[in-house]
Amino acid sequence: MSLGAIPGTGPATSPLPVIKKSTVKTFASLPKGRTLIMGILNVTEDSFSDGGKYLNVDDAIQHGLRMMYAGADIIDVGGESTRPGADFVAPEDEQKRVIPVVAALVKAGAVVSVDTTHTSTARAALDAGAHIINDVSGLTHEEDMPALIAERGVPYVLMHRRGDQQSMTGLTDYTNVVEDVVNELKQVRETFINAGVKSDKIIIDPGLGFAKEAHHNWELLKNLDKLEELGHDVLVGTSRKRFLGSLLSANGKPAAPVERDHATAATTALAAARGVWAVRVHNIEESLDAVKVVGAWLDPESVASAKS
Ligand code: PMM
Repeated sequence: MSLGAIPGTGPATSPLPVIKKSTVKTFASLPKGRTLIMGILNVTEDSFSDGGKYLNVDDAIQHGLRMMYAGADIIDVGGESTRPGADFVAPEDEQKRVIPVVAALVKAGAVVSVDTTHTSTARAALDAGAHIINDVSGLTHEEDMPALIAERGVPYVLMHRRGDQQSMTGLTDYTNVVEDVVNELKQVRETFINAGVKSDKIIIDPGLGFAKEAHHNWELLKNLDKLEELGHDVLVGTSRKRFLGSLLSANGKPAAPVERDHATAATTALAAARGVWAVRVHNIEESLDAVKVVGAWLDPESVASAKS
């Protein structure tokens, strides 16, 4: 698809603004000094919050652009639902869903990460211009993923997960969730480092909701410093997750995913105050506002100098 054919980038397309000239971005061009916003783009049938909404390539590109214009720093494109019990998607089908979206968003000037557990999809996405690989497989990563990441030298999100989407809910037995998650992350990290991945390319993610019950997620959020001690950038994904829904229950009924955005923004503020590298969210505006508030709170001088 040519850039002119991307919704919102050609002449007189509305409601998206027209990009006259796009600048293809690099990972290095991401803003420094504040928590980044990673916008979620699930090109899937059955993700818990936005499953089925962006399965069509054009709809997916349009939503990615919308998030970019709303201020997302990174767009995270995924073609396989990772919610508990979700069906597996064959890598070929996953690539049909995500690669055209990745190529179009890169061309439109987005920094793109690809949420995949498949090495073949990661390779195809990098060939299409993706900047980051976001792999939720954790302890069960594919054997050849470390070699690919080492060869391409790209940033890699190493997320904690036990088992896969179908087995993880039965794998929540921890002695001490924070210590166990840190130790298991160290174990996977070693495999990547031994394969030649540079330490500064690894981004750590506690994997909230992946083989974790609600209290495990809260315990990990309270102890983000223990993850930071691993010496990598940290990414946190709370957005609209079930543990927020149960926290906001009314009359014993969990809040629906779209009713969890204010709580998500609250977790963004707390994570940004801790200085995490990025948050992965559905609602860009709310989390961006939260990050701005934290910036002003921690550094009032920055507000004064911006005004003058
Ligand atoms: N959560 C989901 C999918 N991918 N990737 C990372 N790095 N961290 C997460 O917490 C994470 C992820 C599940 O949420 P979704 O279905 O809304 O995408």
